[in-house]
Amino acid sequence: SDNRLESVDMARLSTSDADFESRLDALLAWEGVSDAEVQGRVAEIITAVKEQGDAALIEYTRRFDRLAVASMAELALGAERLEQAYRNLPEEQRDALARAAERIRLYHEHQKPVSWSYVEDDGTVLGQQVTPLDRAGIYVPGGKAAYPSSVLMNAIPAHVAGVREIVMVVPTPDGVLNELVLAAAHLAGVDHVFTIGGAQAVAAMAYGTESVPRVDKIVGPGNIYVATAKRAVFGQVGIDMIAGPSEILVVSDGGTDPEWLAMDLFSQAEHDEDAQALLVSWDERHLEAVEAAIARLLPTLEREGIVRESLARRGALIHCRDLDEAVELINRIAPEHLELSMAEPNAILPQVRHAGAIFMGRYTAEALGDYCAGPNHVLPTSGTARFSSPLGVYDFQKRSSVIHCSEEGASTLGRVASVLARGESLTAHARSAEFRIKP
Ligand code: HSO
Ligand code: ZN
Repeated sequence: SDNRLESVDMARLSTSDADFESRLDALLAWEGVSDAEVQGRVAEIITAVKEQGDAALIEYTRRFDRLAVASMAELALGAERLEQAYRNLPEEQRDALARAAERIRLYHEHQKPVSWSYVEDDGTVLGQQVTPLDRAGIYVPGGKAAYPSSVLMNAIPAHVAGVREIVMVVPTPDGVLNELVLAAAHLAGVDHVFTIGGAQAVAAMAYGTESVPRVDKIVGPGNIYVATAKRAVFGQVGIDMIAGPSEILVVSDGGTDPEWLAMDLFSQAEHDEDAQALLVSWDERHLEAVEAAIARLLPTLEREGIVRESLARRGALIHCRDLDEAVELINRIAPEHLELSMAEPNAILPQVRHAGAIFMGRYTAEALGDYCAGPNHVLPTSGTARFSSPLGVYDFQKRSSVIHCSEEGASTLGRVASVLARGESLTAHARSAEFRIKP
């Protein structure tokens, strides 16, 4: 069509276009719904695992992962096996993984919420006690989406939170293990790994089987079956958010090397065909330069096919009026990743209200955050940054309220409670409070 680039199939928008709003809405639209058929199959799998435990896991693993075993022991890896994977890695990979893990751990240490309390004049103490979950379950996808970095990002916050036991599941089609994934599990403090996947692995962690311990919360990305299973077991266990495709929004003031920006866009686009890479600038000539860089660099990419498809389906170069209009777009899009590729990113940071992670200035490539800067790369997608936050230590903890009345406090509060309880006609409440009122 006339508003497509010549050499690159990618939308070109301007906020001054009459149809800008509707075109932007169409680009942003994403619905990760699963149909009734998937839901039906998932429900069946969950019931089978609930009723038959390990036997169902063994059967589904044989059927879906072409991995036949006689017992669950063959699908379990202990701490020693994880450590061995770590020790046997090539030195360069071992060091990089260890440095990333250490930086992620340090960042998340800063997130530890504190318990607090305050004392009132009459001696009554009120507070909040923070406690970790007993057990967390981490789903790691198999195949092309098995990212060791995601193992670190999901497990380290759980470990820092003080979770007592971390279970990980990872499908291993045909029995092929990913040593980097196992090494990452070792560094992140994972206690056991089961080489199972799909809805059956989610069900096993939600309900427990003879071998797989029942967890309190399941986190981690997965395909449509995994996402559907997580939604189905929610309530029985906690879950993290259900992630959509990766997204990046780059805002450029025109001063960053166009090739750097092209590659930043590609870095998200290469995740999958539905990933979204958007560039916003008020500098028309700069947008043209980035467009040219995209055309030039595309043929050099290993994952050229995926990137081309992703740019064609959901990518765009967007021209806006000025910085203020760019800020409006940021908050409207609420991107998973926001790169503020500009001289003075601090000047607009306070105006950014909705974004999963914010990459400041020309040097902060999003890729650094994906691996090793320290913050979590599990982030809200599809505009959900309007109401949710990156995965963190707080996702593996909960809070209990603590109330400790003094004799005098019980008397004062007793009078208030008694009146309210009688207003609700709950007289046992009222009398329980009244017993403690001092005459
Ligand atoms: N950008 C991805 C995370 C990732 N990148 C893993 C590389 N490996 C989701 O935010
Ligand atoms: Zn990435």
